Amino acid sequence: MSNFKSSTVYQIYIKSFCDSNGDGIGDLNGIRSKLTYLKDLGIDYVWVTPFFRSPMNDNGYDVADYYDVNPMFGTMADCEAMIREAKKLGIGFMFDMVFNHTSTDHEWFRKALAGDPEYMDYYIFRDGVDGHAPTNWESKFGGNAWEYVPSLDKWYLHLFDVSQADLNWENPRVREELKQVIRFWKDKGVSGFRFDVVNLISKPALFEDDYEGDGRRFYTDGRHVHEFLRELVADTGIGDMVTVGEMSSTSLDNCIRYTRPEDEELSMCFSFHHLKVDYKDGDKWALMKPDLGKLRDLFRTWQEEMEKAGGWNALFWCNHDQPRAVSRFGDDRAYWKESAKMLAVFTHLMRGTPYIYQGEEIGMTNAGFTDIGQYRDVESTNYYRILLEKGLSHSEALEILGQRSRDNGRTPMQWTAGDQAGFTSAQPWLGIPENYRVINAEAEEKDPDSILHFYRSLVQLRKEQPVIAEGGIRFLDTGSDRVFAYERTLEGQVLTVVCSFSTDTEEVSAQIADRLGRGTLLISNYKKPDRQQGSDGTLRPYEAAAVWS
Ligand code: TEU
Ligand code: CA
Repeated sequence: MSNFKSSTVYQIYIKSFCDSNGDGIGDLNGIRSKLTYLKDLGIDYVWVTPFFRSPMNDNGYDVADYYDVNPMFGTMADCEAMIREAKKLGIGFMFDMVFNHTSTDHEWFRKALAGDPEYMDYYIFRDGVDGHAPTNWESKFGGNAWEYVPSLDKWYLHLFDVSQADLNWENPRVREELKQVIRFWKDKGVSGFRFDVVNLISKPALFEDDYEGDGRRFYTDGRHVHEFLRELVADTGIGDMVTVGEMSSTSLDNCIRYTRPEDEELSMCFSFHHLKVDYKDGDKWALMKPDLGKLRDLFRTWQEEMEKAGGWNALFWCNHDQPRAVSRFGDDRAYWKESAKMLAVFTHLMRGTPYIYQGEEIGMTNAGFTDIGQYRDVESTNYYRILLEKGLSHSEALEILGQRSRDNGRTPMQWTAGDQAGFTSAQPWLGIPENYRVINAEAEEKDPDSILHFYRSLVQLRKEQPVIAEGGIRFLDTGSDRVFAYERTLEGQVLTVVCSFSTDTEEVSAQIADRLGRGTLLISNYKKPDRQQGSDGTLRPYEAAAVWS
């Protein structure tokens, strides 16, 4: 079994990590050149987003050949060298398997389009209803989820972009093809896999209109998903590797089943409910401040219930689909450093495996784009159009994109204060926020009080303190909706973690004040004041502290 409980994973969005050959696009050799940076951070695994052959409509999540490296990112030899060199440093790679769909440029789909029945059955083709799409389901990137193919007089399903056709997992040949892909990369020496939207793979027997929602209730955590996962894992022998499934709109019960060791499915999964607490009426494209009470309740329920049932969470605030956490749940100006560190404490000391998304460890912020021409993401440009069609003004739509676009998390990694933040010698494919002159890895390396050094400490603590990796968890009442607290326990040890999500000084309950006042401090984002930490019953803005009780 991999040691995933005491491990920390680092996520690389390859296109924006480091450009080695001056074309403005990050690449495999760029990753190789930064392996010692990752080693110094102390991480154990790197999840690198897809770099396989792709037309790049969705930046590689539209795979045209699972066995080939996109020349934009390098060669197979570069990839093999990257895996080998990382292994020498004790770092394992997790590759990103996009198995819910392929690019419509994939050979399988081309054969399907040519009318080959064998390959049509690799995808989900259906007849229309009175000249309309088979169902009213919506694509997650906007618009109807079916596309008409005149030459076949049939429609194919695409839950994402029209260039991403959903695979038919009910067809055993499809499942065998995908197992082959896993075996191929396993043989290259990777340590694990991340499975893209893998809880959407099992579609219903009958396709029907959804009068309540966008169709997701018919295919999310679908009827055969557990069976398919067990089969995939067993037949490829990856049960001992580190695996994480991305679970879209999933349920707690299903995540327990995906990750309980006895079910032999996955090591852990990503769920997203905690990243929807600022969606107004569940709509990502309608702005609202985060509902902190809801955020706390979600963490409480998922953490406590997962422990009871023996499941395992992936812990994260950021990825390439999300705006930057410090801009979203923190304060990226007045309390930039404090709030970035607080957010790190909150997830890294929880029960589960923490993921650091590139740039998070230096406190990178949202992009600050003010013009639609600065955006590249297909979801953002689609929704910009949809928002305008709904009657919003350009500036209203841009305000929403400024907070919600996936490009906020995709701007190039800020390595130095030099030209193009040290990411590239050319024009970067996506703009770099102005703040790179202050917020960059080189500057933070030199500053012992930096966010970067703080992350290193947290990664280290998980290795040193079994209570963090193995302990139980229980949330505590704090007397404030803006202060979250939990305790971790193992063999008589008790670690209390208190985090303020407030820009003001917050009063906390006597119980919390007492624990903070009497405990021995393990880590905090504030320097220890003259008075005993927290003994006056208040927490400073975005204060975070972990104390032994
Ligand atoms: O994301 C799945 C997914 O559900 C997100 O697209 C999410 O719904 C959206 O960002 C929220 O608005 C995965 C990948 O992480 C993403 O980059 C891909 O675009 C998507 O799958 C399709 O492969
Ligand atoms: Ca490059």
